[in-house]
Amino acid sequence: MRRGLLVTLEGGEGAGKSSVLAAARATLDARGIPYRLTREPGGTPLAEALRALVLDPAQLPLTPEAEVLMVFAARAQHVAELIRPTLAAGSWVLSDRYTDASYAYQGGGRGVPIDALDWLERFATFGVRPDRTILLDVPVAEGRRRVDARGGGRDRMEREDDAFFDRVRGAYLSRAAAEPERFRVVDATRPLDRVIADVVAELESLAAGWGAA
Ligand code: Z5A
Repeated sequence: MRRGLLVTLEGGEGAGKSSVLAAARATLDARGIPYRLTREPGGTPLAEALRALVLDPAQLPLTPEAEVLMVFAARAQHVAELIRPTLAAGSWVLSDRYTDASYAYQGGGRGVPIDALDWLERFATFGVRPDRTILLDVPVAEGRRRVDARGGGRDRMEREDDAFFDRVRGAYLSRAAAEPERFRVVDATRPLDRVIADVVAELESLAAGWGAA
């Protein structure tokens, strides 16, 4: 059976990931592509419980070491229980964040060494890497403005300062520059309909290639 594709959506806060997911789903539905929509941290009961702990402001302080192990523990369960079986069954997985987020937030943001992240990635994911990663890029100030305008309070990660989120953005852009064949960087400062159009076009192109395989 033809393996499904793993497509991941990444970006800083307020970049518009949640906003484009509905359009992404509609594109895959229209193409008749089987898929699972999921998110990280999360996607399984254990991983969702870990997500709640990682994002809970009451967990302050959480050491960078504990935080990185929690996100990778969630990922190990997510890959084993959902991602790998879904891909093997011939369905796509569309994930709101995946391993690149750990390199950006725990690596760039918290300063966890890259060799530790590399080891954790190999250990936790069984080598399952994204076929395509769409990075919605927006300057930190604009992303924060959008999230504040949306309201609803800030979780534990969202309480970090602008310097932290600048490092996160820098780490994402460095990874995208290092792997241009996997990443598509979308300028998310533009109006939402233009951002959505780029994401839909990327999925259409992937779907066309997959259909021909
Ligand atoms: N995390 C981690 O540390 N390590 C890991 O390994 C993983 C994750 C996997 C949960 O992520 C947190 O976990 C995250 C990283 C950490 N923490 N942070 N910060 P999440 O994805 O669940 O949470 P988020 O990134 O904070 O989501 P968000 O702030 O909601 O961002 P978004 O989904 O990209 O944005 P949105 O909800 O679609 O849009 C926000 C608002 O902006 C909304 O009102 C929109 O209408 C508006 N918007 C969106 N796009 C536009 C455009 N183009 N123009 C104007 N307005 C727009």
